[in-house]
Amino acid sequence: MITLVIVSALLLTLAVGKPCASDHEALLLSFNKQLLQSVDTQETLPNPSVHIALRLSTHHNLAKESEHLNRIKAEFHDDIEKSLRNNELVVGHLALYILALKSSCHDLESVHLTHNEMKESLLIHLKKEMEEEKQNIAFGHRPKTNYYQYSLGILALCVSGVRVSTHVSQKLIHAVEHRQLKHGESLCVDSHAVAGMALQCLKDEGIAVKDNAELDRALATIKQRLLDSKRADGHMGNEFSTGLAVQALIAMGSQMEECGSAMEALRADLKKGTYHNPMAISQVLPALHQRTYLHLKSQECRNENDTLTLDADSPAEVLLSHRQVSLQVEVIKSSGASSVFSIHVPRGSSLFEALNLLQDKQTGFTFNTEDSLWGAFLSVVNEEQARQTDRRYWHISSDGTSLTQGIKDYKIDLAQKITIKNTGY
Ligand code: B12
Ligand SMILES: *[C@@H]1O[C@H](CO)[C@@H](O)[C@H](O)[C@H]1NC(C)=O
Repeated sequence: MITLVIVSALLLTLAVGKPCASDHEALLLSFNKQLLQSVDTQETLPNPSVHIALRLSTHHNLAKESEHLNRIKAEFHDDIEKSLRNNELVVGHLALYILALKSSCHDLESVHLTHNEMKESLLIHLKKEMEEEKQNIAFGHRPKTNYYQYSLGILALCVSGVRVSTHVSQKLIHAVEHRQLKHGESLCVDSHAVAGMALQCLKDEGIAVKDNAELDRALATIKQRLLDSKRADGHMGNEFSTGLAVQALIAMGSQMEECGSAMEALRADLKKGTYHNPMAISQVLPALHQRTYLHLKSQECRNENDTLTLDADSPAEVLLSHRQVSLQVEVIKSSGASSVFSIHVPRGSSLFEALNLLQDKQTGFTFNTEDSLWGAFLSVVNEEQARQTDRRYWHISSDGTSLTQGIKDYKIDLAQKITIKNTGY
């Protein structure tokens, strides 16, 4: 008992004084291994966000990290060029690619994109796309992608020491002031976090903006909105935005009092096993190490602790229960027409598995998905596509509450009604 008191007192003293300090080394190490494990699968595209998180960690597996970078330089690079051929903007993916290369101290000038038979360095191409997005905002009042990606773009340029045009930064500052960083209906905590890091980088680097006082106001606004997003349980926004919010607060120079409870909430999530999706882990891990994307500016890649190994035991098979739960699926098309389908699915199925079973029953329900760094994005339902280009998407809720996870991650544990609604934003 006494030793316990002494130990906790000791841990407490260690934690105090450091901004947003974290202890729980063992927990952190196994979380780090979980992310390393995820790069071993060749099923999906290698994810640059995962690479950044591995590189910002304290412990490394340098062989696996360098192998992962090589796959990013081949497969992810090709995927970007493919998107360019389809005339898609690649702001977010390109920004993460640049940050991933930075995180491994790779020479950015040696990597080029080929597009329309032209060879261009990554940074030059990103600059051009940011100019295009700036025009989209000027004439269409929003970027073609979104402010999350627009912020990542500024962040990647700034962290790489490239001057960001004052017109480009001004558009983000303006969007913050006018509450335009949204996720669906509500203010987007994730986008505010990335915008905060991007603008903080401009400030730290002394990159000229139109009006310094305005930049400071935007930073203060972002910080306040992040703090205001704190729930009673410590999360900022939800489980999946808290990591980025904490990162942003650290980057903006917050002290322990401001993110201690959010850090606590993240640790509780780790113990509960909230995070499985590698993209989710990659957005939480840096915060737990008290590192932020701004640290990539001075990444040195020297004297790293190369002791991270994978545990031999393979992850346990998930056994589906024999118990069935009844599920209703309501589809509301853009016309407002609604149809309801019913099915029984094994308890613990993912929504994706459930929708597949429903589709196989051939009662008129069909669906399709598109790949993204978060996994399968529901894009087509009953032959109707909800397209980004039309600013529409299939919003998913359960008994009236918005899902906070995608169809492959969300598990059906209880009888419920899932509503899939074609929604404009
Ligand atoms: C912008 C955005 C959207 C936009 C995307 C279109 C646009 N305007 O560009 C819209 C509004 C459509 C959207 C929808 C949803 N989103 Co959203 N979205 C984001 C946000 C803020 C940025 C994503 C981005 O552009 N990344 C750029 C990177 C570089 O590339 P990317 O990941 O390949 O980008 C694509 C995917 O992220 C995809 N996408 C966006 N959201 C989601 C959600 C899921 C589950 C999947 C698989 C894909 C996906 O759209 C991006 C552009 O094509 C993130 C925040 C974050 N922390 O990542 C949340 C985020 C990814 N979304 C989230 C959620 C929950 C959803 C919804 C499930 C909400 C709902 N209840 O319906 C739906 C998806 C439903 C479906 N049809 O499958 C969560 C995911 C958490 C998780 N554990 O999976 C996040 C993390 C926000 C949060 N903290 O809750 N989203
Ligand atoms: C690397 O980290 C481990 C575990 O924290 C530690 O025991 C070891 O001393 C470190 N090695 C080096 C070379 O720093």
